[in-house]
Amino acid sequence: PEARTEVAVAGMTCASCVSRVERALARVPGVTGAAVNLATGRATVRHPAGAVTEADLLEAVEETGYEARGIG
Ligand code: 9UX
Repeated sequence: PEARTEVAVAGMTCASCVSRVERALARVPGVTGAAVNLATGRATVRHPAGAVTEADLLEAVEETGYEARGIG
């Protein structure tokens, strides 16, 4: 089944930041969609259950220069 993983992203201040993070997440193998909410600082990532690890997502975000952490 499809699953969603949310991660918190800090340091974004504009729509270009959002695009950078979304593109970085979308490039992670197994990810089928990524949407970032600038107001809440949350990224919602869609993927088949078990296809990605939270660590993969955090690493992808941090490579863009923004700070990421797991939620819950
Ligand atoms: Mo514009 Mo967002 O320089 O970092 S991309 S504020």
